[in-house]
Amino acid sequence: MRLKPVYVTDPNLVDTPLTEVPNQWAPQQGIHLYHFPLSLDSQKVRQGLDELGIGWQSHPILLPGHQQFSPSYVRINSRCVVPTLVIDGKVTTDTINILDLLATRFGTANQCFETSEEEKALVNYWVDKAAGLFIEALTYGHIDGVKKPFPIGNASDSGRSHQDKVDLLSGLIETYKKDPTLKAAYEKKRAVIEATKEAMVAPGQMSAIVDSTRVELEDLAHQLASGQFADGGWLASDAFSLADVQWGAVLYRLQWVGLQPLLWKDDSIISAYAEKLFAKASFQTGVVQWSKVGRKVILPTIRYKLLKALGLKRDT
Ligand SMILES: N[C@@H](CCC(=O)N[C@@H](CS)C(=O)NCC(=O)O)C(=O)O
Repeated sequence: MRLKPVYVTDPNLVDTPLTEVPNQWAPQQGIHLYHFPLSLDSQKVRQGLDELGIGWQSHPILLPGHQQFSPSYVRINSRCVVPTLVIDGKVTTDTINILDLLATRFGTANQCFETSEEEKALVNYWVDKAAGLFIEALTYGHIDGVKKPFPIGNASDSGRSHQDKVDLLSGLIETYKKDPTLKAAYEKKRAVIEATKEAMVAPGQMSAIVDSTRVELEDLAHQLASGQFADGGWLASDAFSLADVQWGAVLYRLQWVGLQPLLWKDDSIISAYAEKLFAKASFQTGVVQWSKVGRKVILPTIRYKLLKALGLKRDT
């Protein structure tokens, strides 16, 4: 299993690899996923869980309601992001870590996500390439001529939603100044959001991001057309692999936010690959069905924000 450094709940242990020590704030028994229905990384993990046939308990974290910053969640995932996997009190963060852990632990019994040593390197290469795309900018950033769908359209505002988070975190840093763990987590998160916002709003930045994404997709098309598995296999293996889990959610997102015409042709090999990925039962369960749930659950949050903006609702 590849373990990337992760930020754990003790600020003194920042960048320590995955903890094997149970986290006292997390549920101590069973398999739990903290996730948001529409989040890209949650989609990938839910598909992985479904593909592996693993039952799990759902803990929705409503990102539009900023629940990722609530102290009870931050004590489990100090990066203030979803998804988070908890197995018997042990916390794993970061999508790549989570999927690697699930595949290592449950893959053999379910004959799923098994790859030979040489295929593994290729799978990891394509996993990293999908995970390296700047999807947050492509989702929320303003791109000329692209009308973002509901509910993204609401938040696609050249950095205003990022600034709202920065302001909220500044308040939380003040509120929790006597709690070193929470304070460190909020400070680190504020710095990450400020840097992300800068990377999106600087002049010319969004078109550079679109251009570099197009280059990555050209590589993808090339691998699909002439890679070792072009003849009936998947992206990086004869069998469906974690690379396909990553790219399924990414292509679905790029299509959903209206970027497909800018990034790949309708009748291209990428469209054929996307169709094959979207047809998987695990994709329908982990991605498509949960997306429908997501659009419903965020309506009350949006209504609340609207009323607040109109001065018709006050925080109590
Ligand atoms: N590297 C992390 C990133 C997770 C991430 O960015 N999650 C997004 C949703 S897809 C999130 O929680 N955003 C909320 C925020 O940053 O406030 C992972 O792979 O799990």
